[in-house]
Amino acid sequence: MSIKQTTDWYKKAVIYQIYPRSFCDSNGDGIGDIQGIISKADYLEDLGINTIWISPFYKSPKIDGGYDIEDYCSVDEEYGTLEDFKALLKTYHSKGIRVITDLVINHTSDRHAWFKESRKSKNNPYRDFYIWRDKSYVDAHQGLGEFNQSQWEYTAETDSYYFHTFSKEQPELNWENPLLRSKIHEMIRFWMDLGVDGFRCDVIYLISKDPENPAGPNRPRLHEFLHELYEQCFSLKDCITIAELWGYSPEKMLPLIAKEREELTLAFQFDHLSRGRKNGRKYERGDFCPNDFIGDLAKWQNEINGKAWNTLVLENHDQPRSLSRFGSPQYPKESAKLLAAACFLMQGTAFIYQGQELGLANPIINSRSTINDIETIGYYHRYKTELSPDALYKRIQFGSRDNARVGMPWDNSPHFGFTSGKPWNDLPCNYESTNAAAEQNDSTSVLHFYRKLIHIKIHDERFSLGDFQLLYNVDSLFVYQRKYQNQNAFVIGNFSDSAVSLCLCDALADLKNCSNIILSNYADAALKPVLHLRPYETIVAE
Ligand code: ISL
Ligand code: CA
Repeated sequence: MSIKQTTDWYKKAVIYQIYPRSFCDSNGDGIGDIQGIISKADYLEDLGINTIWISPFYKSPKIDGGYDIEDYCSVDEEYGTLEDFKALLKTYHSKGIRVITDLVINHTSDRHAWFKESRKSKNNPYRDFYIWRDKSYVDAHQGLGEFNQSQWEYTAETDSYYFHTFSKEQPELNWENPLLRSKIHEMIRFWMDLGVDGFRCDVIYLISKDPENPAGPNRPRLHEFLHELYEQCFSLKDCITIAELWGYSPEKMLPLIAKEREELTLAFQFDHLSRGRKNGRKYERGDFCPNDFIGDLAKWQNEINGKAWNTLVLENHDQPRSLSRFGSPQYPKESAKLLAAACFLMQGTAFIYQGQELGLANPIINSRSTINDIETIGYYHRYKTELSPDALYKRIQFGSRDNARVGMPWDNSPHFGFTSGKPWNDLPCNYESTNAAAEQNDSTSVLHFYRKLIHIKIHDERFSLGDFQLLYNVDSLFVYQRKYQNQNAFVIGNFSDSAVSLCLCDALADLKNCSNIILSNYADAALKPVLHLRPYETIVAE
């Protein structure tokens, strides 16, 4: 008998995402590593988070930053050893911090032993671990993948083509094959047995494909495969799963995360992160309306709350810094704090990406040598003849995944303390006043604000379990309410760089009774019948 998930600990989890290559280098080779993560446990404990999620650290050629896995059960030697990882678990667990790892099971690296076998011959025992077609099929089903490459790659050994959505070095696994599925289950149990508390499931919706059309949108066996994963793995201990999904409405997502279905625990939604882009295109800046952004978040609150559990995200390793997307260069501290309060005080599990708690802006990306990421390289090649260099780099600066992957700034020493050597991606950045040491010594810093915010998120049940209601969302002003066991709290914000007044009447009348400010981003914030909100001012009141 399996032990089903017993507690809802994820409802009070604040999860800090670590991109291991860029977090902290312990041995001066310019590459972040597991000992580096161990060395920052006190910092994360002081921040107040209670869970970390570590992006892939498994053996990998790192064509896609480690999301191309060569060996599922080993640690890449650039990052350390399995013993180091066990020590990491011990260190974090001893502080009461849970550890979540990344599960990349839609594809492997083309260097994975399974793929090396699979490509050899049509009757190899591993042939059906991947998705193979002949030329006539491929000619009739051409398409471009995520990184602007063809989705079918030729191999001469058997004169046939394999399927991939991401780079050609990331062949996709054939989940129709029960033997492949049982190997994946075994691998997941290996990490659970070591003590891992949960998994972030990379592009998990892609694992089921229509055998007639693997590149198509149909996912006929997705629920079946996820329930099987739950039965065979996730239910064996009190662990959680977070799905990375794209293009899912709340209605479509609910069956994946509704508890009674025993599939996944949580899923990311990124609708609000598409705002401020031209026609939704990731590399092109467009107009940004704060009330659309708040409206997207509120829509998910209304659709999911009470039925399943939301996630709250402003950044990750695939996204530029939220300050550079939605904040203000004139008011960097105020706007970084407003973004944090607006998003994380809603109902849901909060995810903070390394450096976000410092209010980091993007590094400078303005030449070919400042691009490392495979998606950005694909974009560069696609548009380099069509656009002038200025126009091209403007887009890349705006959208590139490299923005989030520069070394974490720890102090004011060379390379901001990320490494004593030469950083693997040596991009120019202005982190003189936005680094952990500088912010530690400044009580008005974004870091100090995040500490207070994380504390109330975890310890004040209005902000974890409370009901959500959007009371006002007009132009740049928003007000929402959280209510738990008849105790109210209100989150108020002016998401713009000009001062505005807000009259506490009609729907906002309850706010008049507020007498206490729980959190604010201006030292002299005050509650009055007509609130005068300064640029990016946010007030959390009760
Ligand atoms: O960044 C993206 C969306 O804005 C996409 O290009 C991204 O590739 C997609 O979201 C899937 O992401 C995940 O799987 C990829 C990997 O490159 C990403 O880093 C990962 O988060 C393939 O494993
Ligand atoms: Ca290192």
